[in-house]
Amino acid sequence: MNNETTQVVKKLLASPQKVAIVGHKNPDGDAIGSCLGLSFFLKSQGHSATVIMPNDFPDFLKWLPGCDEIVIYEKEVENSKKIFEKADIIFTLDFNSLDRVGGELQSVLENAAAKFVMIDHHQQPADYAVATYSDVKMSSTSEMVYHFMDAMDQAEKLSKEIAVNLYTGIMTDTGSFRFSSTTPTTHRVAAKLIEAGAQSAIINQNVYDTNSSERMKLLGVALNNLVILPELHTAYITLTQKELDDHNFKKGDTEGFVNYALSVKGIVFAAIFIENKQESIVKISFRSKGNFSVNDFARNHYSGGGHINAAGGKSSQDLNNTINEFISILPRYKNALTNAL
Ligand SMILES: [Mn+2]
Repeated sequence: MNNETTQVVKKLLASPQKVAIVGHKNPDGDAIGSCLGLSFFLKSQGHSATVIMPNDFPDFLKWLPGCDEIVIYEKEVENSKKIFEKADIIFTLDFNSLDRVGGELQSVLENAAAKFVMIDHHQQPADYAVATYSDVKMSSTSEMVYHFMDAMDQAEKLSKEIAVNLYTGIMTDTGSFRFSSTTPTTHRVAAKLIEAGAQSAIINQNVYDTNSSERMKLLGVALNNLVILPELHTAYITLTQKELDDHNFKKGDTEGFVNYALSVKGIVFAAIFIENKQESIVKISFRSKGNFSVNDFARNHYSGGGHINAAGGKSSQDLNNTINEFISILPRYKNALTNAL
């Protein structure tokens, strides 16, 4: 965090403040871990802090210290609005633009009187905060919360609760320290978190060894639907609403499926297309290796975005037309796909 931002934040937090901390819609491990980690830190500094998420978060995170106190906007609209109204400061974590909270919560935030602080690692941050700590080279927002504490000269205040939350966020956002966003500093931060009480083996078990048999069978369906386009170094997976329904689909069940497509030898670009009849859209996740930017691809074609190697988007066409369109777009990227690595 640069000096100017640090000074602004130090001033903001010089006396006890009422803080609301908000993550993005469909919060993942990094959103939840970073928000909870920051809330424990701010509370230890004498502030009051409430974590509010736009909607519910996956079961595999429902053991994290402090997660029972998260306010889910969708379930507690009036209560959430009151918290935002009363807040002196609203921290927005792990997203780059207020539309990422979705729905009417966006206008609640836009109309809030509080000062905003952004901590985020997504590209092209919007300009709504009095202090913007944005760094697209960071592995995760959770890693940034550690650096934030360090900038506040409080890194030694790392409690076990903070450490477990931040470790979980870093671990999930780096694919267990596999993605290219993982730096020596990421590992140094992880080491500090382990020293402060984050038990890596237990966190791994809690997050990854919680599959239902239905999710495993849905993964079988997804792998069976895998299509490989070797000459375009691309692989994609489809899941229909019926296939989801047949396996008692719960939110988060398809998390990580797209990585199996990317794990095929020679593939640098992977996508998963998931039909969502309720919203009349197809939700899409993209992953890539090397310098093929799925952030650009998602922005250009699927009203989405994200990071260079991980992004999301959507299509309002039906699943078949979405796939046909995807296949028709791909040849334009043949050179980029061939030279990605
Ligand atoms: Mn993140």
